[in-house]
Amino acid sequence: MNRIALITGATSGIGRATSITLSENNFDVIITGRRKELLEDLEKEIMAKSLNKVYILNFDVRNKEEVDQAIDSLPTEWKDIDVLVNNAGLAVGLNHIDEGVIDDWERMIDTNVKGLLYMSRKVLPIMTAKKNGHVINIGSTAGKEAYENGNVYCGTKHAVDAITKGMRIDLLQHKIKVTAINPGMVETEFSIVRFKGDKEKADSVYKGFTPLYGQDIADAILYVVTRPEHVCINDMIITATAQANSFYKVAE
Ligand code: NDP
Ligand code: 8X3
Repeated sequence: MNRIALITGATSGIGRATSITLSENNFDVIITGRRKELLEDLEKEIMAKSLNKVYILNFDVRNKEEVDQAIDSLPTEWKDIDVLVNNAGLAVGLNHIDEGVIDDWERMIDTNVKGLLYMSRKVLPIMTAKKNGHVINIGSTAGKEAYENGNVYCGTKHAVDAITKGMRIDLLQHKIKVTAINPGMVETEFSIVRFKGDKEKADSVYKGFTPLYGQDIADAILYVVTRPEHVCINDMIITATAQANSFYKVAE
């Protein structure tokens, strides 16, 4: 029988690639995000590629009521979630802290930290009840070290790092696996969002070296969710070969 995976932020980048990859590997997938038409496009693509099932939930992870309603609305056959991929997230702005934009900070904290918590709080009781499940939190190299202008984004990803560690301890007694995947630079819509639609600026982030792609992270997620019952991958840091950490990158 297929397992059920719920992926937040499935409309783009890492979440989109993960949804397709899991659906090609014996998962029925619940794909979620705010942009409904992109979820519908993805649903069509998945259905064309795989025999496995797909279900759309269209909501904003920052809104606790929407999160609760979305999960409550799942038909019985979709309720038994086995894998939660907390992927929805973003960076907005790149400023020194004294010039930071409060609204940017709130968007990052509300999405990357509070959204992840709302999702986890709603889905975890499903897993604790059956003493089985796996949570994958998408952190970042930005959650391992801070970099200039990254201040609040790095803070949210450090929070994801700490929350992941705490989750693993608290959920140990329930036999729930908790994994953090911490990517370096992945070419997705991430920089377009960070630079508020400035495509030229976003493209320049990935010039001169080969970055990671969403598929590289999807492959890692597939690996961690297909380990044997007794194996839990706790923490993975994945960078492009041209990148050592948040600071060091070489031109090719
Ligand atoms: P994308 O911008 O391509 O994708 C982000 C996804 O998050 C979209 O599907 C978006 O969907 C969703 N999302 C954003 N805000 C919300 C919200 N409020 N409610 C629901 N969904 C939301 O970026 P990536 O794929 O790169 O990012 C995915 C994760 O990976 C993020 O957590 C990011 O921090 C992390 N990461 C990214 C790295 C990179 O270099 N790209 C490196 C390290 C980590 P929609 O807009 O439709 O709601
Ligand atoms: C995204 C990677 O280096 O832009 O988390 O912070 S970075």
